[in-house]
Amino acid sequence: MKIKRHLAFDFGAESGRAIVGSIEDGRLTMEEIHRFPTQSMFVHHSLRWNVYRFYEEIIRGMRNYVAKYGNELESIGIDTWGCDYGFLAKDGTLLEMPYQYRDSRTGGTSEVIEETLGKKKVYDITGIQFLNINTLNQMISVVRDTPGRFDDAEDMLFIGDILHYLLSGKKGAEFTVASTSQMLDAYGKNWSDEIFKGFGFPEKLKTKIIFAGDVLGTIDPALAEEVGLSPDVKIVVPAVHDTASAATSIPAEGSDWAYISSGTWCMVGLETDAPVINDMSFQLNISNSGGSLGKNLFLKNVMGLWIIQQCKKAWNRTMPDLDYPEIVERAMKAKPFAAFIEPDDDLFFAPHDNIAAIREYLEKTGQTGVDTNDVGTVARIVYESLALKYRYVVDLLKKATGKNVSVLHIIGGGTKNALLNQFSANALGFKVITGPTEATGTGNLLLQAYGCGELNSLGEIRNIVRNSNDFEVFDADEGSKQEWARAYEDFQKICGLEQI
Ligand code: LFR
Repeated sequence: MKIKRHLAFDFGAESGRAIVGSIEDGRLTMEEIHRFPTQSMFVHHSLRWNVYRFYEEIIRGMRNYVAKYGNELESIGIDTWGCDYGFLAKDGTLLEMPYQYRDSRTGGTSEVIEETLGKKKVYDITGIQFLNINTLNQMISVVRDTPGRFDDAEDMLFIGDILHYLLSGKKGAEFTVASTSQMLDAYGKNWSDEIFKGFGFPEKLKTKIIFAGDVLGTIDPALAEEVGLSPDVKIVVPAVHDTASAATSIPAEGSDWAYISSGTWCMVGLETDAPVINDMSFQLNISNSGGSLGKNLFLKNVMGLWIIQQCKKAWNRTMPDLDYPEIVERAMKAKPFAAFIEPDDDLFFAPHDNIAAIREYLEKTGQTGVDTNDVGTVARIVYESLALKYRYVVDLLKKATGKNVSVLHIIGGGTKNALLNQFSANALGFKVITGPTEATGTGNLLLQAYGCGELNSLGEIRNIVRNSNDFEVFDADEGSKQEWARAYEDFQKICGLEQI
């Protein structure tokens, strides 16, 4: 039988990869054929994404595919981070380099939300947590500071949608990524008129919403010819929001589980069948991020591995050879619970020097006598604090839904850190199951296979995930149970997080 191959492009904030996948004998085989840095860049004091460079990397990935497998390919699909978008002119020209969500233009936009429709109203419509990175905040800054940008704009597409458009000439805003905008009606799964009218966004920017598994079209014939692919390669949209593609590949069974999609951001969540929008979820600022195949991702962003990535950047200035295994090794040997940080403090959002930011945080919370020059000490503080924040968020999710949780699935690149996995189990006091590591690529490929009719349901997708991966289990360490329980209380007190 002919093997049906799919090609996934998974773009992260730091790096991207092209992965070939095919389902054979009930298992997904995956092979990475291209890896490249993504990373935003400063242009005239603003932080931007060079989307055409991403396009170039996609072309390179397609050429690598052809060199290895020839011109036959079932489909291509792309996923990226959420929130960021670009405007297209009527003729499809990208009007400016899209902003990166950490750009400072969103300063003061949270106040505008409160003064305009009010936060409660916006939450009741969208069910999305308030974060300055949201598209809503970015769009408010356009209305406030650069309204002329709307003049020639005909469509608003998210980064992954722009890349799909470059491949196929077809425009659509995929639902999971569009949900991160905080501009959709959570129940209607479409753009909210109230949000558009309320904030003065032009109606013409309501690009048609499409869904994971939809066949957008086929590859542009001229592009197919240029890279040597057959012109009937389909462009099948996965969950364009990486977090939603990753969640598709959670190997869970039963219902009492929570998950973390662990990477630059750590998304801590529960999967539900419908949005959970109530006073409690509003107060606790929990998102109802769109999931694939009808699911709802009830989750919160935790600043995640970004913090340690930024520490590494600072350390590498004087210790260029210091790598992650060494950082983890040193953390393992450091003293437990020397201090705590709140990972989501503003200090850590876009720090110039993250070690200085940690020092400042310890100072402002009165935590003295900590050797912040020691790599192991700082790394351990970060890892322990992350694990404790996971516990805190899982407790919030339980409180808002009344759901019981007795297993945590951690998926994504962050699962490679066994120390953090163990800390997470200890902090939560129950079992952590890790894998798949390439969760986003896995979800992307299997949603393409679904779109091509090879699979029929989320259940079938998850069966394939379970058959195709090895998973690791981390049990909570009984010996240090009391210490972790005490640390959780101290963490909440010091970090100003209300007791749950
Ligand atoms: C993770 C992620 C998060 C989103 C953040 C910014 O990569 O997609 O889900 O909140 O990036 O877009």
